[in-house]
Amino acid sequence: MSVPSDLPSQGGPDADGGQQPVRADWIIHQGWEHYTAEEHGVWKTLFQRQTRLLPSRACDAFVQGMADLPIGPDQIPDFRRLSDKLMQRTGWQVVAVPGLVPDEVFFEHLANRRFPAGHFIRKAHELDYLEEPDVFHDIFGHIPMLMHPVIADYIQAYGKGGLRAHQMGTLDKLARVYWYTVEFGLVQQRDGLRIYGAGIASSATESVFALDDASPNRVGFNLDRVMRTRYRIDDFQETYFVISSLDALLELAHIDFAPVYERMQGRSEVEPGTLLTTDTVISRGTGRYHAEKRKHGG
Ligand code: HBI
Ligand code: FE
Repeated sequence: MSVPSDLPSQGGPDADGGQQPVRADWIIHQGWEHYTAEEHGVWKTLFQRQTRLLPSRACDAFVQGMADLPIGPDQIPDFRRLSDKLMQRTGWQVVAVPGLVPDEVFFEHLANRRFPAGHFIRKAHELDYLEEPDVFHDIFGHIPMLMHPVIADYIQAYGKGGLRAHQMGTLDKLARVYWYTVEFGLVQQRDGLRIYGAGIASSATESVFALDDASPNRVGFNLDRVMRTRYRIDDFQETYFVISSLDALLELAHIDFAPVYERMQGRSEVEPGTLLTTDTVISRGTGRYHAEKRKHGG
């Protein structure tokens, strides 16, 4: 598909002042020409901060993907140029959306190799905190990994699986797999643990916490285990799951999740910080960071 040229640049405000989609697929124009110097400046601050942190922390595929894309410090990237490059490499494209979109809309895009990216950028006074995925998280965090053929197939499979899971009522389980891989995954590289998850790669504080802090657990990835594990959306993760190589996701891209959901029926849920005797523990966390927060009622 190509992006139609008659797109609105924004949805219209509804009665609550929220955004109403103009189109069923929620796609809007990125409106690249309308970014202000200040918005490009926020991008630059974030870009430079992460670019200092990531060379020894992000996995090789992330660093290579970034190097091969038209992404730099000076400007918020133009989705049309990103899509040209991505399309050549893995058949993906980037489309602009106003922010979070409904699950089915999100999955429908992924199933068709379109990555919906927020077109807005966080404000200068909220560099480290935002509720909705913005252009920095979506582009800087996600797009480099979509240059890798295995990740490209894996995220499309998640979209297809998501559409099915939505119908079967098992979406909570599948969402955990996405969370602990695409968003917060670590990978064992020959020279040590590295980041491939976009939620970590786009966060200055979490890219240090996830790899270097003594607090979180780091556990070998296991599909059943991950599907039972709740996650935190408002703070650093208490447990990170480590895949042995990016190729490990290839298996998941071809898996039929229906029998997996079947055997998950009635299994207990696992809290974010809990270790199980069956876990392959890579490092046992002290739990200190989240314990301190709980003590202070945070
Ligand atoms: N919409 N734009 C956007 N980005 C997301 O990551 C996203 C979404 N809608 C739903 C969603 N994620 C998740 O809740 C699903 O992965 C379950
Ligand atoms: Fe994301």
